[in-house]
Amino acid sequence: MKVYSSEKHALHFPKGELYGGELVRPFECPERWDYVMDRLSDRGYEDFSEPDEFDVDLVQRVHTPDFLEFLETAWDLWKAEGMKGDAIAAVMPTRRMQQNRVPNHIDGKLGYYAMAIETAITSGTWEAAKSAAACAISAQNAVDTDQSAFALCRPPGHHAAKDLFGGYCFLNNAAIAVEGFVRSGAGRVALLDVDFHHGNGSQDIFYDRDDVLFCSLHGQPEDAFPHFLGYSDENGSGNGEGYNWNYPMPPNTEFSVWFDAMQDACRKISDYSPDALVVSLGVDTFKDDPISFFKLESDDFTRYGEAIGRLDLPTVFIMEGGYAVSEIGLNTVNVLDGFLSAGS
Ligand code: Q9C
Ligand code: ZN
Repeated sequence: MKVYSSEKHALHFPKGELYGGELVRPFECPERWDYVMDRLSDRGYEDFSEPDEFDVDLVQRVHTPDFLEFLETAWDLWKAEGMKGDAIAAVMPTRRMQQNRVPNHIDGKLGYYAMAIETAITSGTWEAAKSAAACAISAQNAVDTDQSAFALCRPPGHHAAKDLFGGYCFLNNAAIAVEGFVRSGAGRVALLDVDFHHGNGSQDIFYDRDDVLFCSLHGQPEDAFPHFLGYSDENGSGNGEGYNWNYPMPPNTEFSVWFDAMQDACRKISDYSPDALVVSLGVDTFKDDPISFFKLESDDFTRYGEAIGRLDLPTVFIMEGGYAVSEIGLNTVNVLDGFLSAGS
């Protein structure tokens, strides 16, 4: 399996994440990338590549021009105001406020484009986000000839909507890969999101479309970030009705229950008969993840990787979450190995 990753990921590393009323060292940290790279090498993966150039056309199919301009210029605007730390949103357009006027001041812009405020923008954020999207695009391109590829994206992407960042995400790498398949002629693409958190950005981007089937397994919004999307009655709108499936699950959910939901999602994907599959691969479902509440063990990742392999589809894996413990490397590679052992 080809692996795309870029050293430029390390350009994004804010000094702090707002967590529990303190600025703590971000859970979404650069060594996550090293853990996964090291395990890939240990387990015999050897086909590593730097991604090709960032493909602006594809990214513009997912994100709005004003949002892309904001990401590109936010750090400079923040510095121009003489701010000392990293750029963090502090005021947001909530109920009964103006939601469609973009302020000039960077404080206003940050709130306008943020879906959560734990995520800071720093000097290298835009370069790193572009490198992650480039990995997703190159992996998608590789699947035109191979059966599968893995994009080790950092920062992750599934919380980013067409004009929103947050939840550690800036550009929606998985949605960009989906659009890559559509551009190269796919009539139907499935997007399976197994990250612990609901893929609110991905859901929102494809909500009214029937050419993209979105299935997400996640901590229920009553108890888990992002709290304001991901209920089971969100089924799509307009043409997209019936093409969005959420599987919210309660605290302490174990693998047997999670895997039943996953197999249900796999049946829906199989019935849909897509031309390609994109997997938002977060491994924060692991029992020791510091910010999540599912109970998967490392071997469980192999088992569900096999189930994805049995779908027997051209598949791009996109790295999403998974935090703070070196097992994120093991668990990620277990999914890929499971997939390869089941595949054709
Ligand atoms: N008390 C991804 O996994 N903070 N993003 C949660 C929990 C934000 C996760 C706070 C978590 C974002 C890609
Ligand atoms: Zn997550």
